[in-house]
Formats: sequence, structure tokens, C-alpha cells
Amino acid sequence: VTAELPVLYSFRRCPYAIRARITLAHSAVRCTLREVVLREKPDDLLSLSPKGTVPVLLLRDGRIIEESLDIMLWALSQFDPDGWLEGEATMTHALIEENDTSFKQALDRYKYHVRYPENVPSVYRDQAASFIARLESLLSGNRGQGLMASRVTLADIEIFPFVRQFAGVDRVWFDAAPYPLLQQWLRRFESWSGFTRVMTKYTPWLSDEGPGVPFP
Ligand SMILES: N[C@@H](CCC(=O)N[C@@H](CS)C(=O)NCC(=O)O)C(=O)O
Repeated sequence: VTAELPVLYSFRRCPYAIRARITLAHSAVRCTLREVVLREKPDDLLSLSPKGTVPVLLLRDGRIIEESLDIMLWALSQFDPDGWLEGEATMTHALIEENDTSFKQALDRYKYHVRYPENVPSVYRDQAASFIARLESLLSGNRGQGLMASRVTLADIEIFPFVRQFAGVDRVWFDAAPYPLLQQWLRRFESWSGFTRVMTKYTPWLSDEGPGVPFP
């Protein structure tokens, strides 16, 4: 049975894999999940997708989706029960683009500041915080409910795993920073079952270990 399902190569803590898993589960797409150990990527994954990042989704017709955003869009094209795709696409795309490029880069330097000793961590935090301030102001236009509308849409799901990482570097600092709407927004997502149900511990998959585990 599992061989007939799409196969998702994933890594539990990866923010890109998290947003893909949330969306697949939300769209009620059943898959076989293979938890990848990034230091020991299975040959099966590398032969499907030589760039070697997760998530990767292998569809039953043999198509391979190698970008988390494309996995999300594919899942929502199957079933979009809460209209996450509805709304202003151009602005959503620009915001997602900024999240995935400049914000992600500043976030990595802040989170892994030991590897970037040219500056003290607060320099990287300040670089990342300009995007954070922008998210706060977007939320304030929508009564705190969502970035692009007064409800959750694609942009929120796409971006919150990265804000979670940013907050996690120094939670005391984040919780005291002047972003009250973003703090509430993050807390709502952190306790949301749509998130917690995709964060269970997954046993690493090794090529000879059978098909993987059913997801969700
Ligand atoms: N643009 C890709 C980025 C995915 C990505 O960078 N994933 C990280 C894990 S969070 C990864 O697989 N890195 C490869 C490695 O660490 O070897 C996407 O959106 O799917």
C-alpha cells in the first residue's frame, strides 16, 4: 500500500520541511515519510535530487518536486480547505522571496554566529529584525490575524517556521522585543495542532529499512 503513496524526504527540524509537512497534512495528502539524516543522505534521495536538500516529494507518476514552496503549491492544488491560496499573490510572493533570501541569510548568521565571528550576534539580529518589524506592521493591518489577510494564508505558513527559529535563538530577547502581534502570532502557531502533529519524532530512514513511515 505505502509504495503507492507519494514519498516525502524530510527532516524534522528543517523549516522548509516543516512548512511542506504542515501543508501536506492540511491538504490531507497521504505520503510515506523518510526521515533523512542530513550528514548521511541516502543514495535514493541523491539520485532523485542531486542538490541534496530536503524536502523532496516523489509523486506516484514519477514527478519530483524539489522545492518546499512547490510542494506546498502542489498540495494546495489537490485540496485547499481553508483557502490558503486565495488572496494577493504578487505581494505574497515578494514577501516569501524576502523570507527565503535576505531574512534567511541574516537568520543563519544570527543563529550560527560562532561561524561568523566578524560581528557580534546583535549585528546579525538587527539585520534580521528589519524583516521582523515588517511582519509586525503587516499583522497590525490585519488585526494580528495574518500577514496578508485577516486570517491565515500561504504566507503565514511559509514564514512562521523561520520566525520560530529566529525567536528560538534568544527567546527572552524575542519575548521582550516590541513585536506584540508577532509574538502572539508565533505562539498561536506553536500550539496549533496543524503544527504539533507534524513535529512528532521520526525514526531516521536508511535505504534498506523498508518504505518509510505513513504520514500524516
Ligand atoms: N530552497 C529549498 C531549501 C531547502 C533546504 O535548504 N533545506 C536544508 C535543511 S533545513 C537542507 O536540506 N540542507 C542540506 C544540507 O544541510 O546538507 C526549499 O525550499 O526546499
